Amino acid sequence: MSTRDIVWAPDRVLKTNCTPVTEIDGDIRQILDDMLETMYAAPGIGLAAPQIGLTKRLLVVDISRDDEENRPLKVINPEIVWSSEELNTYEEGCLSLPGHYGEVTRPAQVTVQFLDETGAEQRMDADGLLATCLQHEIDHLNGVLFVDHISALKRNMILKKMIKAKKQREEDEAA
Ligand code: GNR
Ligand code: NI
Repeated sequence: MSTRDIVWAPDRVLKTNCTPVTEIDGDIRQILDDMLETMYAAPGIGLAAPQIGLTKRLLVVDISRDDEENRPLKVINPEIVWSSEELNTYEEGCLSLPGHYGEVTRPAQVTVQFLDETGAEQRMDADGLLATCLQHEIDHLNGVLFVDHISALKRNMILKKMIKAKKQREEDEAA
């Protein structure tokens, strides 16, 4: 297992509609393990493959609290097969937009169908933070960031700050 570098916005890879996984092999399982390690190290409650530069329909989630056992979830080719009319608003963050937050309104409950790391089809009902997190991660697989759900004014302000932060990161890496 190893951690991978997290891609910061704006970046083309974060705007890409990712490709379904056709064969769940050792490479895919390695990527999922590395994504979990990267997510826990960050720390975050979810991570999608484009955030480590891979345009594959893979995501990981763990919404367990620090004082609980980890509950890692590895998700391949997810589809939202049902979403509630009831909506929920959460203050969202994103590891690709570090330090920035915004209120996003989404369906409060969703049913997600996906493949697990053995290739078995799974169906999961989610509400609360898990429902929000799964929708945030599935958005990533479609090239969508939480800032695409907020006002253009706030989005552009955040992206402008991210361009500066990325330049600083590059300078720091070169030093
Ligand atoms: O760590 C994360 N926290 C979070 C908080 C509210 C709504 C969504 C999230 S997901 C985010 C990690 C991340 O960027 N996943 O793509
Ligand atoms: Ni994110």
